[in-house]
Amino acid sequence: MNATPKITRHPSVCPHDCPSACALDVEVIDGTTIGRVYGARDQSYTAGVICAKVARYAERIHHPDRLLYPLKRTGPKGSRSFERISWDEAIATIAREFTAREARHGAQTIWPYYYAGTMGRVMRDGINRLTHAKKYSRFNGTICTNLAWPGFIAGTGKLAGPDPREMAKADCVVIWGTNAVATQVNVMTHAIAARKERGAKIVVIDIYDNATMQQADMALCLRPGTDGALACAVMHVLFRDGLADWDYLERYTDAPRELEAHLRTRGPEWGARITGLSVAQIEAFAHLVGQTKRTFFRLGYGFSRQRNGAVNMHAASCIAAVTGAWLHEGGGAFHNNGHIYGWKQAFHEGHALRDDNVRVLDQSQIGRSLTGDAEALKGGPPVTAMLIQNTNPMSVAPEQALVAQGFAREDLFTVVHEQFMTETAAMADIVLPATMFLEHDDIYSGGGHQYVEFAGKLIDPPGECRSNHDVIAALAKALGAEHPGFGMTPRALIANILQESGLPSLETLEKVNWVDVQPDFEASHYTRGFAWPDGKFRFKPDWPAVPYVKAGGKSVGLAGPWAAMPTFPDHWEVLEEADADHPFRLATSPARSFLNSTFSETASARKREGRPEVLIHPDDAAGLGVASGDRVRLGNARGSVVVHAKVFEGVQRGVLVCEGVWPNACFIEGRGINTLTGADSPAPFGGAAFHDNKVWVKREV
Ligand SMILES: Nc1nc2c(c(=O)[nH]1)N[C@H]1C(S)=C(S)[C@@H](COP(=O)(O)OP(=O)(O)OC[C@H]3O[C@@H](n4cnc5c(=O)[nH]c(N)nc54)[C@H](O)[C@@H]3O)O[C@H]1N2
Ligand SMILES: Nc1nc2c(c(=O)[nH]1)N[C@H]1C(S)=C(S)[C@@H](COP(=O)(O)OP(=O)(O)OC[C@H]3O[C@@H](n4cnc5c(=O)[nH]c(N)nc54)[C@H](O)[C@@H]3O)O[C@H]1N2
Ligand code: SF4
Ligand SMILES: [Mo]
Repeated sequence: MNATPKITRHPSVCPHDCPSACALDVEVIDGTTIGRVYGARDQSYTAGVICAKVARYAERIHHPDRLLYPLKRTGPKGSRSFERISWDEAIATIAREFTAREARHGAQTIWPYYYAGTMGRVMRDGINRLTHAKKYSRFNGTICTNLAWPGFIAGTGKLAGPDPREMAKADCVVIWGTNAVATQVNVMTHAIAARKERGAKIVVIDIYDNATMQQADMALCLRPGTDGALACAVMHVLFRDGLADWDYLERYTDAPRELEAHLRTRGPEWGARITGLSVAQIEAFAHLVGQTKRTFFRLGYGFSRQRNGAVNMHAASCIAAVTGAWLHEGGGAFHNNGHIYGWKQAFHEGHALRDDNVRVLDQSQIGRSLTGDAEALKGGPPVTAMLIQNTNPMSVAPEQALVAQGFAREDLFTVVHEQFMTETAAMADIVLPATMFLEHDDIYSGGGHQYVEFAGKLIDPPGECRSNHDVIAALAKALGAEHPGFGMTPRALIANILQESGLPSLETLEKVNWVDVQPDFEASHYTRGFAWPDGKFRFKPDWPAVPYVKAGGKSVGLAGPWAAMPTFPDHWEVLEEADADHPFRLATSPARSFLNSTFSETASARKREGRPEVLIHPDDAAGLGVASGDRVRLGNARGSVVVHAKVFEGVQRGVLVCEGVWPNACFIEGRGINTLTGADSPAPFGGAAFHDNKVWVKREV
C-alpha cells in the first residue's frame, strides 16, 4: 500500500513581471508536483496576500500543453507543424544556422530578444552575455518602463521613494494610473489598512471605472493622457489657496516661484476642459491633498503609456513637493524602488565584452526591424536570425501587422525558448522547452517593495525542459563564445551578482529567504535633499541628464521629440488625438486574470475573462447604433480588428477600453488589439504608448 505523500511547504518568489514580486509559500507534494501556492505571511509587503492567478499556479506548471521537448518546424511558418528532435540536434542546428547567417551578413544580423517573463536576474539577463560575446545586435528593452521611470526620476533624481509599507500609515492614498486590484494587489492591502486603521481616504485616478476605482472614496475618471493637466490644475489651487508649503518649497525645490507663475494660467477651468473632470472635482482633490500632509501618491505605469507620459509622471510627482508631503511618514510620491538595490551585473551580463559600436535595436520596433525599416535597423544589415526568451512579441508588441509580416519571412531563422506554444513560438523554426521558476534557482527584487529575495529549485522539471541559463551556456559552447559565466552554475552567478551589488551573500539569503533593504527614513523621504547635485527636487527637469541606464549597462540615448518637451509640468499636446476620421481614443488596459499574455493558456483565466471586448460609453454606443454583444470593427492607419462591444457607463465619451493582451487568434478575424497600437518613439527615451491610440469604430453587420 502506498503511503499518502506528505505535503511540505517551501518559500519561493513569484517570478512574473509584476511590481509585487510576492514572497510565496508553496506546497510541494512530491519531487515533481506542487499543490496550492500561498502568499508568505512573514514577508511584510506580501503579508500573506497574492493574486488568484498565482494561487492556482499548479494549473499552469502542470498544464498538459507545456512544451516538453525541443521541436523543429516541418510545415510553413506559423502552420504549427513541428516534430520532436533531440537537444543535441537543436543546439547543432541553431549553431549552424547562426554561423551561416553571420558569415553572410556579419554578427549583427543576429538579434537576441528577451524580456521580463521571468524577473529572475540569472535567467532573465544572462542572454546579454551571449549577445556581447558574439557581438550580436544589442537589445533596448523599451516596452514597459521607458516613459514611467524617467518621468519619475526627472523630479527626484532617483527611482526610489518612501517605504511602500508606509501607505498603511497615510491619511490619504492616491492610487494614480495603476489598476492595483488587478495588476499589483498588495498596494490594496496597505492602502486598505490605512483606511481601516486611520480612516484614510483612497483616491483613484484612472480612465475607466475599473476594479480599483470601485474601491475609491474619491474617483477621478479622466480623459487618457491628461494627467499633466490635472496635476497642474491641482498645483494651481494649492498655490492659490495658501496650501503650498513655502518653507518646504524654498528649501527643497529648484524653481517654486517660477512654477507658481507658470501655473497661473492653468487653473481648474483649464484643467476641467482638458481632463473632462469637473472644476468641483479638481478643487476637492486639491483641497484633500493640500490639507492632508500624510498623502501617499502611488504612481503606476498606466498613465505613462501615453506619448506625453513622461511629462505626466513628472507632473504628478511634483504635487508632493508643493505640499511638502515628503517630510511626513506616510507621505511623498512612490513609483518604483529600482534604485535602492544597487544591482550591478557587469560580470553576469558580460559588459567587458560589450562593443559600443554594435547597433542597439529597439524592442518596441521589432515589427519595423523585421520588415526592413532602415531607420529601425540603424542602417545596418537585415535581422536574419533571432533567439527569443521570456517574451511573446507576436502578441504583445505594437504594430502587430508588421510583427506578423516579419516573423512570416522565410529567410528569418527564429529560435523561441518557451514554456508554452505561444503565438511567437508558433512562428519559430526551432522551439526549446523552458523550465518554470519552481524548477530552477534565481534571485529577485520588488519594484513595488524593498526585498531582495531568493527562490531555490523545489521540483524537477517535466520532460526535457531546460533553464534559460543552460540554453545560453549550451549555445555559447556550440558557437565558440567565451566568458567564464557560461561555465558557472546559477547559484554561482547569484553569488556573483550579490557580491558585485554589495548585497547580502547567498548563504544569508538562503537562510532568511528575503532581506529588507529599505533605506532609512531620511534617505527614503529625501530629507537631506534630493538625488541631484544641488539636492533640489526639479520642477524644471533636465531630461538629457536623467540617469536612465539600461541596454547592457549603458544609457539608452534620447529619442522622440525630447527637445520640445515643456520646461515646466504641463499638458503636452503630443497625443494621438482623436480627429474627424478617428473620433475615438483607445486604451488597451491589462486584464485581471492574465499577466500580459501569460495565463491566457490556462482554462480558468480564459473562463474568467470571457472573450475580448471593447468598453464603450452608452451615448457613443447609441450614436453608432451599437448594443452590448454586437460586433464592432475598430481601425486606424495601422489596421483593423473586430471585437464584441460592451456598453459601459464608466468611461468618458469618446474613450474606448479593450482589456487584456489576448492572443490574436481570440479575436474575430484573428488580428489582436496590438494591431492598433503604435511603435513610434515617445520622448525622452522611447517606449510604447499602448494606451494612446486614435481609432474609428463601425458596427459590423
Ligand atoms: N493582472 C495583471 N497584472 C499585471 C499585468 C497584467 O497584464 N495583468 N501586467 C504587469 C506589468 S508588465 C506591468 S508593467 C504592470 C502594470 O500595471 P499598472 O501600473 O497598473 O499599469 P497599466 O496596467 O498599464 O495601467 C493601469 C491603469 O492605467 C489606466 N490608464 C491608461 N491611460 C491612462 C491615463 O492617461 N491616465 C490615467 N490616470 N490612467 C490611465 C489603464 O486604463 C489602467 O486601468 O502590471 C503587471 N501586473
Ligand atoms: N496592448 C497592450 N500590449 C502590451 C501592454 C499593454 O498594456 N497593452 N503591456 C506591455 C508591457 S507593460 C509589457 S511588460 C509587455 C510584456 O510582454 P511579454 O514580455 O511578452 O510578457 P508575457 O506576455 O507575459 O510573456 C512572457 C513569456 O515568457 C515566458 N516565460 C516565463 N518565464 C520564462 C523562463 O524562465 N524562460 C523562458 N524561456 N520563458 C519564460 C512565458 O511563458 C510567456 O510566454 O507587454 C506589453 N504589451
Ligand atoms: S500579485 Fe504579482 S507578484 Fe504577486 S503573485 Fe500575483 S503576479 Fe505574482
Ligand atoms: Mo510591463
